[in-house]
Amino acid sequence: MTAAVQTALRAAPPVATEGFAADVLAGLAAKPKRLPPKYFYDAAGSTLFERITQLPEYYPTRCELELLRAHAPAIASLFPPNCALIEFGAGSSRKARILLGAAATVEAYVPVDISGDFLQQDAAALRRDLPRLSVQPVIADFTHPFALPLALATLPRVGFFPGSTIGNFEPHEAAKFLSHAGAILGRGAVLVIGVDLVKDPLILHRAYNDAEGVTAKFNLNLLARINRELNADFDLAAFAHRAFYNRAQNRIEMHLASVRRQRVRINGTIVSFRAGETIHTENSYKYTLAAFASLAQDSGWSPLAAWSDGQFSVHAIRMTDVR
Ligand code: AVJ
Repeated sequence: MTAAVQTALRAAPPVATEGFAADVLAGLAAKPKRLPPKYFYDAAGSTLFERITQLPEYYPTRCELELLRAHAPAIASLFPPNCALIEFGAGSSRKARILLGAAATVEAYVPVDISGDFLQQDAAALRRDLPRLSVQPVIADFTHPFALPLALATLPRVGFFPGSTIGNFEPHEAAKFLSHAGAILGRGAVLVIGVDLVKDPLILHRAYNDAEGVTAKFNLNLLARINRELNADFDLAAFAHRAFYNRAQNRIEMHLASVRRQRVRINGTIVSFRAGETIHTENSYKYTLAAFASLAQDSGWSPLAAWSDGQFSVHAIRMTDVR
């Protein structure tokens, strides 16, 4: 690979404040009020999420890292020779490095993320550590169509979507995302995806209601971010973190509940809250192994293998029906 293709491909500009403002105002005008979870991850939110992954109650990251370490050779054995590994929403290459360590023939690594600065830093470190690997970050919102670097056109592709980020989507959106990923990766491509499992509601409840209150801070940071970036005046002490398992829908829901009747000003727009009214900030869907396999099948993918420790799962699926 030449140096030219190692510069980031700017497929789309980073999230514009305008998009953020429009999404926030639309979400707070909706009934019930809601905000998109993708906005959790500004610098402060990313630091808080990193702390969440280290909490004793938050099992998903630890479980997934252990599954990837334990099964890296088996996972890598599904990779075609000289492939490109494309990671959707790569915060850092920490998990990809486990696969790269077991798959010596990966020719290129393409982390796709909306946050350009972090992507470039991480790419530089990875190039130092694995000088034979072509690292080609793409700055894009992976939920929208994006272009892959031209230099990859001829390489077989493997997708990687760890972290159970798929759980943030409604099941019909998750199916749409899988079809879209299939269209980007192409027929025959393999996708390795981390999916959190349905389990004892008490374990789930604790994972999103940690004793130290880091998840509460993470949730409230969304309001702090709106204050910082959209000239708003949310009183953070007047909203409370609520997270609970919705058994009927197999999902953790996170909300911010207004502790009293109040008005908030955002970019000059007034938003009113009743006492106890909530803003729905996140869904985190949980799947059984079978439920995820059938979601994949409904989106044109054939299950190849799944690894699980009973808490979390890593699936390998192959694109057999590009739509
Ligand atoms: C990054 C979406 C997988 O749903 O568990 C962690 C985000 N929210 N604690 C999750 C999150 C609250 C996380 N995902």
